[in-house]
Amino acid sequence: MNETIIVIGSNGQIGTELVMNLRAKYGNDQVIASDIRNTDHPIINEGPFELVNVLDKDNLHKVFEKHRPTQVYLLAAILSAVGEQKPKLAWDLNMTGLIHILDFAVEFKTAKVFWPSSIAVFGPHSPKENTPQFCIMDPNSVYGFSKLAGERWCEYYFTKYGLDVRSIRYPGLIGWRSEPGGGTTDYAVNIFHKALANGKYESFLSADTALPMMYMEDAIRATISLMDAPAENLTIRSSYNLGGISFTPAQLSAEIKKHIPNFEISYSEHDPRQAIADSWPKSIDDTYAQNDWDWKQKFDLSSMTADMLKNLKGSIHKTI
Ligand code: VAH
Repeated sequence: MNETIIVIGSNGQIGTELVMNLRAKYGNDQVIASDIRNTDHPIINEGPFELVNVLDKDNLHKVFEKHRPTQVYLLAAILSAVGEQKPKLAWDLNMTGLIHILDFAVEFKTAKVFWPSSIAVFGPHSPKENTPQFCIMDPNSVYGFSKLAGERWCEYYFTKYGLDVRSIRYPGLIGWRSEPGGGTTDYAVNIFHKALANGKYESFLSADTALPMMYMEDAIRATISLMDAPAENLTIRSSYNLGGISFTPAQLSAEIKKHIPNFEISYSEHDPRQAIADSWPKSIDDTYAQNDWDWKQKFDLSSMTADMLKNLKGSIHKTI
């Protein structure tokens, strides 16, 4: 059966790459990119596009009615740093937007829904190292508790309505094709652009701030692997932990210096994103993803750094 896939929030860091990979897998015309504003990004303009505002219920209903999607990927969200500047908008967009999609997916019998959660669902009292799938979760960022609440809604719609909604707790994501979206882990993308542009970067997180991160290639492959997995194999209907690579700004800087010996990093003080990062785990246990859908990561810090720099040097998508 032909798939009709809508990616909502396609102009974002994950959305851009997901649209590219889904179109390669299913065909350009089978994957409708959508976002609240138009874009001239070449990846998005290679196939169909719809203007979608997840808070505009009528507009969203019309898009579902027109396309009757077999799969929906809801990526539109306000991330951790911007969420602290606009807390009520972040809660509304992240929550009301999700519930609109879940309701329309039930109404139009969408076969599968993907919704991204984040390691931001963990908080100061969650275990910091190899954070397990199940543990104390007391997120203190609006983004974090909107994602935690969203996980509960996803499991509720699976249990109550049989909606096949699947989710991953992404670490910080690093890619070269798209800009980061206003999060606490954005430093790990910006550093590469600045290292190439002027050989130095001022990190807004301190040198020893270890966070779980992942190369975008691995994150997209994980997403598609989860969506392709047989439903009967999935034991988690809130959101799957995904581990990635745990590193600090100092460790990332040392890796970049292997390619750009004169690169220099400095550290700003008192950035509000430091408190958010300090509330998150340093590393994540993703045993459930390994067991349920055979997850195996490919990139480590060294291979990610080499691939980022190689592609950014030759990239036509210079975005920062
Ligand atoms: C953020 N990039 O920084 C997102 C992500 C784990 C972090 O959810 O808000």
